[in-house]
Amino acid sequence: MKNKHLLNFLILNILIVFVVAQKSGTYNGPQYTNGINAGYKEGWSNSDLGPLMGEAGIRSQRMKFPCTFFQKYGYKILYDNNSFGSAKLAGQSNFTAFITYDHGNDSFVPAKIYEPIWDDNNNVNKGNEFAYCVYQIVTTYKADVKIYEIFNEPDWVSDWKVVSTWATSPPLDLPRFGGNIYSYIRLLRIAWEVAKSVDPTCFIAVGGLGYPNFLDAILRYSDTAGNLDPLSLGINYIDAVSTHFYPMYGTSKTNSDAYLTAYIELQNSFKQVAKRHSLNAIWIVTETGVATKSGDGYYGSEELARNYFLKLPSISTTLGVRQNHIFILGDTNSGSNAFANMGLFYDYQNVDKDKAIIKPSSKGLKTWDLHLSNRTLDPSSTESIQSKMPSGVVAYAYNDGLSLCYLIWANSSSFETDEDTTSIQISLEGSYISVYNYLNDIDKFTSDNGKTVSISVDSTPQFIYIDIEGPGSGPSSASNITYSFYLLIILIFFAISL
Ligand SMILES: *[C@@H]1O[C@H](CO)[C@@H](O)[C@H](O)[C@H]1NC(C)=O
Ligand SMILES: *[C@@H]1O[C@H](CO)[C@@H](O)[C@H](O)[C@H]1NC(C)=O
Ligand SMILES: *[C@@H]1O[C@H](CO)[C@@H](O)[C@H](O)[C@H]1NC(C)=O
Ligand SMILES: *[C@@H]1O[C@H](CO)[C@@H](O)[C@H](O)[C@H]1NC(C)=O
Ligand SMILES: *[C@@H]1O[C@H](CO)[C@@H](O)[C@H](O)[C@H]1NC(C)=O
Ligand SMILES: CC(=O)N[C@H]1CO[C@H](CO)[C@@H](O)[C@@H]1O
Repeated sequence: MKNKHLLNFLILNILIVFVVAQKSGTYNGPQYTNGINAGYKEGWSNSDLGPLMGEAGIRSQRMKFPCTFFQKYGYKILYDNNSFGSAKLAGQSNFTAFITYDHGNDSFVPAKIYEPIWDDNNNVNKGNEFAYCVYQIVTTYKADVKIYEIFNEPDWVSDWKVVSTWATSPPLDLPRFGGNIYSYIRLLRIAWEVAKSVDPTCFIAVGGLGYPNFLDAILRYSDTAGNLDPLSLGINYIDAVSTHFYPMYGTSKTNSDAYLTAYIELQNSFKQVAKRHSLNAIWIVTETGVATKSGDGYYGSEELARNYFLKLPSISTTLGVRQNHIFILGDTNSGSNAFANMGLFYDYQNVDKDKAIIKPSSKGLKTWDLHLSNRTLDPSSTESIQSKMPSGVVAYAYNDGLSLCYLIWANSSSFETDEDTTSIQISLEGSYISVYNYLNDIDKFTSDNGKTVSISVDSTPQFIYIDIEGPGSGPSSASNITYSFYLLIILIFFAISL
């Protein structure tokens, strides 16, 4: 009898934790997801782009949600127009949307944001256009969108020297945002109050930031100058941090491992700010890109882009970054700067809908998806394999409950480029191994002594299986998890009825 009460109490506790945790701060998406910024090309609607994204192994998307666009075409337009349908058919979920006000002008802050958010009947005040727009958006898209970013790059400045002053003074001149820190926090507060009232499980993210000092300012100021009441500070109105990272600005080096070191450094600076203020948030990156050819004074190459995106998921996961949204789906032939060459596809503006050509480098993303999207990074197996690697080799282990897939490469950081990086011989314990390259071509190696197999690794990560063929060669882990789950439920009910 006593045991029964204890058990009921435990189950009640589990239920309470579950329900409370659903309100905020629980992200039920995959451990890691590659997403995309689709970009706009005349003659191509979003619904035409799903197949291209699928070809590149893309599993989520950062969509632009401008209020004036919805006001003009109706809030359901992205369903009506099959933007979501086409994306979901290609395997995407857990969408992130960035809400901005004016379709053609990211720097437009609507006038009536300081009007009350709620009316006397506790309904959203229609007179506060931004509040009403957020209400309509979340009501319409809550089944698919879980993270809402508020505006894009509010901390963009033309002269980065001003950023250091934000450590102690409020950011007042924000040219890309068109307002100041107070009006930005006002937008966060409106979005938080309204969005959470409709979908308590959604997240409100600061719009793709570049500067940790700006996050610090959001956390320590409120929507009104001089109001430092702890309950009014910006920290109360966000539970996701979204950042942008273009590695060419983060380091002057030109190899993929130096790019990732720079990624880690920026994330860690943001994390320090969060920690200082005890901010509890999930982390995403909504723009990151690498040009596949040099231009405008910046180095770029197919190998650099390919290897950066093959290594990025492992590095991100160890940092707790759940989504990286790649910039961008297609090149822009008419553009001359590095951003014009960051496409996963060559410019498809003037080609037929079924004739867009994927870049060789982007095929690595599809191969990553094939081998690793259904597995999770396994810290203890990673530590174990890494400890057996010679110096200069990086190894991660991914588990699906049945087998491991290893992602292994030679660290390129002390070489000029990924292509220059010296190969290293490694030895793995097993009777045979299957090695898949970024194009998913398989190479099999059998042990001479029945115990170990030696192979060579270079700066391009390979997908390696020991003593099994590769993906799909074991029983499905999904059915096993479902099976265990039902078994657990049966056991619990059995225990209760005792
Ligand atoms: C997020 O991903 C998880 C795991 O793949 C899935 O179960 C869930 O339905 C997704 N949620 C949304 C809103 O897409
Ligand atoms: C965008 O809106 C802001 C604020 O109303 C205005 O100052 C700016 O000129 C607009 N920019 C463009 C390109 O229309
Ligand atoms: C991942 O697992 C799901 C569910 O079992 C399956 O439908 C999908 O094909 C798998 N994806 C890959 C890339 O193997
Ligand atoms: C690559 O080597 C550099 C220099 O030793 C190191 O700082 C970096 O963490 C290494 N990268 C990885 C992914 O281990
Ligand atoms: C589940 O996994 C176990 C090993 O952990 C295996 O023996 C069993 O066959 C699997 N069951 C199913 C249904 O896949
Ligand atoms: C508002 C909008 O995106 N409308 C588009 C919906 O889809 C049709 C057909 O692709 C386009 O012509 C519209 O421009």
